[in-house]
Amino acid sequence: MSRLVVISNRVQQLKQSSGGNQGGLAVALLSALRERGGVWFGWSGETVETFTGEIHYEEDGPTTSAVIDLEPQDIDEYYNGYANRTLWPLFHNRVDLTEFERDFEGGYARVNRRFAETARPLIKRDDIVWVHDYHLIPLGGELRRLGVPNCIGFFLHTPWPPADLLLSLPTHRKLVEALFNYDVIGFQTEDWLEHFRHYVTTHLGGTLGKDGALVLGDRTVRAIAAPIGIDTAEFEAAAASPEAELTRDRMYLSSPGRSLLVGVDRLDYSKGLTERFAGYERFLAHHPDLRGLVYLLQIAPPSREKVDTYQEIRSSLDALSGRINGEYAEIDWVPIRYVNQGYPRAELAGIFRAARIGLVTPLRDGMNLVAKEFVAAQDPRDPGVLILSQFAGAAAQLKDAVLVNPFSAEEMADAIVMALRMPRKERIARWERLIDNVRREDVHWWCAGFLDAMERAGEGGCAGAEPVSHAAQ
Ligand code: GDG
Repeated sequence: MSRLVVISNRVQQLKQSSGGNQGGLAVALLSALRERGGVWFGWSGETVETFTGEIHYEEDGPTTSAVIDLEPQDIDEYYNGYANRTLWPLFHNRVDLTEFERDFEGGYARVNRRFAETARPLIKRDDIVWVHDYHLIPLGGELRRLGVPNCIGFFLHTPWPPADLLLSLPTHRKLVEALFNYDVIGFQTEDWLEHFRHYVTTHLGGTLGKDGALVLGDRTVRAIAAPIGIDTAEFEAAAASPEAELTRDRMYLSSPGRSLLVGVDRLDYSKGLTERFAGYERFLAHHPDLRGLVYLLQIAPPSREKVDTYQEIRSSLDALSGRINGEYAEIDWVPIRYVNQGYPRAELAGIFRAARIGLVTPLRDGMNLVAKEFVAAQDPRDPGVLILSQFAGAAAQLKDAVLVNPFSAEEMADAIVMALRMPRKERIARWERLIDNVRREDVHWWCAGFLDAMERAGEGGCAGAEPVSHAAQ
């Protein structure tokens, strides 16, 4: 079995690996790294005045984490710039928020080069290299440039946009050509994969090869849909833990007899929080009889605070939640509890278990793990109802959720009423089908499936070291 080198923007600390606050992705990658041995490489999250390329190592048995510090200009142009002001909004259908700056692109290219140059000596001949997410699309090409002939895979955690939107990026060709330096490219859903295929065959002159492979010039990549899951067993156990029970009881006691509607999202415009609040407001306005019987808890830890659009979404949500509470609150009831901080995973699981409704209504989302965590946390004898956006990648698997169009306040309000009135028998029947999927297609299944696709690509011979360059096309 080949050793594994994982490369992502940020790296999970190895020493927290025996539990605590880790997300499913970290758990799965760390367990694959432990099984195969290997390195997880990325940015430390720290800055230095001038980039040195010095690697800070942490070891835990067969697994090493290797991180580098970046310069302030790198962070401005690469992380806060091209990654989060250009690609993130574009990939989430928000061309209106997308900033096209050449400096950002230069910084993005520079940091990808720096990643490649520093990671290169850590890669041994037979290693499998697995690159993650939109921050690092050009990394495969940079590694090829440095002579890395290994099998290199890439997984995109976000959606891939439709061709019409991608064409608005001035350097769309260069970005997509860079992906042809990988051997396997994974998307969360068939839809995102189809967008990619369509662009490649319609706008790039690529063709469909055998077994769904895509061919561009002398390069062939296997493009697959590989929906990510959660560590379901771990989350189910967290939901049954004493901390979760305590939190669940705290929720019941804080509002006896009222049904909890819960949302948990990073504070990000893609998560549809403004639209969610508007849908809930519509429900309050049209159903005065149900008003005092429910409350909404929205947990939204801030993220990417250096990016203006994130500051704007934060202030508009502050204003909206304040206005709704001002309009509808009673002396003994507040319709929205809006909290800008994170909670330990076991507490989150307890909150999910206490909830009658999980509101997961992003406007666009690669997958959305909260939807799966909500399902995993439910009490099988009295499960809550998942209201899920049709535009979350998770909707392709979680078909027994109540699926809604998050842009429609009316649909959202109707879905809340339907979920509140749903008989227990139907809640159980839906939940059993949901949990069946969440258990079967968990994060270990995802990780094994992607690595299997990489091993198979390796058997057929990987791409080799010659980079695909924009100029060469
Ligand atoms: C990207 C893609 C894709 C949130 N608040 C707290 C907390 N969280 C945890 C959740 C969940 C994770 O953060 C968020 O995952 P999502 O999938 O919902 O969203 P993104 O951060 O946007 O992730 C997404 C994902 O990558 C994986 O491929 O699904 O589409 O955008 O696990 O529970 N965790 C804790 N406290 C909080 O307050 N402990």
